[in-house]
Amino acid sequence: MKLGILSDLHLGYERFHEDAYAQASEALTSAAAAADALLIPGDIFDMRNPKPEVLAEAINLFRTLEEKKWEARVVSLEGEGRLFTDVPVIAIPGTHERRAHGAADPVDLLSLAGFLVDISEATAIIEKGGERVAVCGLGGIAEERFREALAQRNAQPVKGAFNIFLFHQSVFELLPFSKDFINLEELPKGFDLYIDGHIHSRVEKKVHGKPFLIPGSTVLTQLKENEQDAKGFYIFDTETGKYEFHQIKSRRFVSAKVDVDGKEPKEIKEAVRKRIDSVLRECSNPIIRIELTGRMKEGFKHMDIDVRELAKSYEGRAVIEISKGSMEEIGLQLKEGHAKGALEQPVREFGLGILVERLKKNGYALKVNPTDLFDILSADVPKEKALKKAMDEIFER
Ligand SMILES: [Mn+2]
Repeated sequence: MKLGILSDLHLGYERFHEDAYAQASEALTSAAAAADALLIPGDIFDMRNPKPEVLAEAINLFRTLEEKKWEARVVSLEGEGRLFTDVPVIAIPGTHERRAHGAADPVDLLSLAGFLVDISEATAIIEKGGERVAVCGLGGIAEERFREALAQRNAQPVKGAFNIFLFHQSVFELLPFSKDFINLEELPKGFDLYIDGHIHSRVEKKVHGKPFLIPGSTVLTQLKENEQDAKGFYIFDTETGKYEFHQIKSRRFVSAKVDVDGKEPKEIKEAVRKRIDSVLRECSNPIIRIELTGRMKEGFKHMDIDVRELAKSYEGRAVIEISKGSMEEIGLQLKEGHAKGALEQPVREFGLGILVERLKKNGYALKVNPTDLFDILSADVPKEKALKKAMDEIFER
């Protein structure tokens, strides 16, 4: 059987809403055309309570899948939940969709409507011409509860079938930030293929001697350096054990550093423009993230560089994000400049300086840029909400 594996579609993702829809659509359609069954390890939606418009988008996408003449069929479901279709489109909710136990999440809705089979606490058997594939799923859950959920579930391979374990969690070997993250060797044994969602860049590894695949998201969400690879999906052949990554048309993302050492704001702007223009010659309407690094010429301050105006001048041609978080001046400001400096600076820049200083002192090495972190934490929302968003950015996506 040929299995199409795609993940983290993030329908409704606000920043790149159209990209999320268009790229999910291409991934689903192309994967369905090439595969006997589709497996989606979580985060079909970007939120647990999608607006009706976003639900409509999802229904439109999944209804098209239902129209294909699938030879393979889901013949049984063991565990919690019910079968409302035999169409072999199988999914679990991810961390973005997860709600309290018993509360309906948006993946439940798609399942109830008969568009897919939700296996967040179940094993589905797919059959095609005598071949059986068993997919054992475990929906996304808070990281600190995953080991307990695994033990409780006691996932077992099904005899006489090709066995897949499908989940949506952080893995310690890939994100060594928390002891809560599962180690690959702790995953249940005896499966022929392990599929994980949650991590937005593509990963191919081995677990218990068998392939472990993360297809990555179909849409860009974080603007991290490792998200520059093309987006797409896997086709896995259960007969040969071989798999191939298929690219989709996704908006190009370029992450680049521009050195500001000894430069004046005018020269820095020119250097940034030069870098952006060189990308624009290669592709249209990309997303470009520029990180300014080093120390500017004496006598100038980082706020003399108007990054907003610079970014705005590319409106309609590119999405530009310019980060000053790695400029030395921001870190040094507190040491050199005292209260007087604080009075001269806009509050935002001063606060950013303090945050970067503290993070450096504590050996901060996570991938969320300090500037981004500052923006999230200082957003105009209740404190708990801002903190939660920051934690989500760092650990969840
Ligand atoms: Mn995700």
